[in-house]
Amino acid sequence: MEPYKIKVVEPIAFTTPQERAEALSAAGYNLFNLPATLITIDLLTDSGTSAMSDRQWSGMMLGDESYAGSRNYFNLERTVRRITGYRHVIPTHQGRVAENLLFTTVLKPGDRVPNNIHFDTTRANVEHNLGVAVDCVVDEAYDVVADHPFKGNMDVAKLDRLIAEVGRERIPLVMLTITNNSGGGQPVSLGNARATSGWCHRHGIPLFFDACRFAENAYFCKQRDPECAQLSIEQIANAFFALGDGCTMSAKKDGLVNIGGFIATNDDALATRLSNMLILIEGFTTYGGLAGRDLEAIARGLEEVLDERYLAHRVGQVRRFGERLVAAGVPILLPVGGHAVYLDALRFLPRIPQPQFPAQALACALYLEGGIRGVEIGGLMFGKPNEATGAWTWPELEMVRLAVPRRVYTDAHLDYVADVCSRLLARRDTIHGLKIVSRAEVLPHFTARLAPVDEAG
Ligand code: P71
Repeated sequence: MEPYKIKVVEPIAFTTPQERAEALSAAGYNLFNLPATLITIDLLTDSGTSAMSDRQWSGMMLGDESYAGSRNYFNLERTVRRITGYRHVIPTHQGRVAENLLFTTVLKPGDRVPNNIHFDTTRANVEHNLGVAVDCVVDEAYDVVADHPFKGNMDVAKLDRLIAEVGRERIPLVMLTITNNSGGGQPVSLGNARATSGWCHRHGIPLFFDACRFAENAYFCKQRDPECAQLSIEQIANAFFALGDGCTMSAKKDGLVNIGGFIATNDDALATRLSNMLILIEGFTTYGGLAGRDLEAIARGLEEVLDERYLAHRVGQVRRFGERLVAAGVPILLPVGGHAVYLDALRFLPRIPQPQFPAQALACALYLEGGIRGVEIGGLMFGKPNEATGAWTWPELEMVRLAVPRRVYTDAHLDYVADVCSRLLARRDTIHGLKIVSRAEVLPHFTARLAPVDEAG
């Protein structure tokens, strides 16, 4: 059961099928364009959507809004140092700014940045700085039903191949995303982090963690890896971070807050360069684009997320949700990840070819059927037209992610979602593909507009 009780409630919206059809058409078949007031269950993201605790809300009242040296900054610094062991704690208003600061500081054009799998903003920040984002996850990650306990692991042999191809000077850092979001919220094992760290340090290359879901990753390690069974979540987190040179963090996930992030590192020279850049784009080094009260909420959220009872419920809730879908015959990525269930659109809608965006079509159908909002992680997010030929390359996975916000929905809400998925499966042959009407170059999925293929020709 939930290891907390509910003190504040917010009504959710109920809409008619006709209202949803009109709204979706006006939104250009892109769920990002829908007003949230027309969503019944919002599983677009687990990012920034957490319910804060009474302890966090009361911390907000203790916000010290001094421009420099706010006491809340020092509380955050102390907590981040305790969890990561990194000396320099540089706050940012969210994770992608941490990435932007890091990559603008260390990347040169043509550099390669390996990661298990880059998430969309990480990839985009690498590419925006004229680097090349290289995914080096183990092959099992691309097999949607392979039963592997640590499908987020880095394939160190792929790092070997990359360095043999481009040379050490072309790899300014390696990133390791815990848990691996684009590959299904799958964990990375401590042994794999150790192997990756060993590889990096043998070659003199820094290792950075993309740490937004570090606590969920640690919980999986405790469950699945005998080496971690007797350790606390905090000890597991300590062991991971000790293997790296720093981390970027979107606190909007395991920080249990609605806004915030940071970079932390032990590299003094890098910290100075990052801080100077921070002042240019975010603000002074003790607030980084946030209010003092936000810093306090992050400091307290980071302590709460280490609670094993909380994590057992959190990861268990997502797992139960996945199990209900499996029982209904809905094809999902297995094993179930930490923050979301991923519907496998290629198996759900086998008649829609990848150039007609089956995952986006499925995401739209879920909205029409039940007012549910998920997010496409497939051809719309990661597909790319070749500049010269116009021919598209398609990602290996074509999924709809149903991300579960932290401490927000109960199992009854997720039962409703599972029922809607199962109804949709029964009438899947009535779902049509989509085509693009307009699309931005960078992070196209946020703003693209689409139309059903049968209407638009
Ligand atoms: C997620 C997000 C945020 C998002 C992305 C796309 C659509 C809707 C919402 C953000 C991440 C992430 C990882 C591994 C860095 C960021 C950026 N994820 N690394 O999963 O998952 O953090 O959003 O605070 O800038 O829904 P930021």
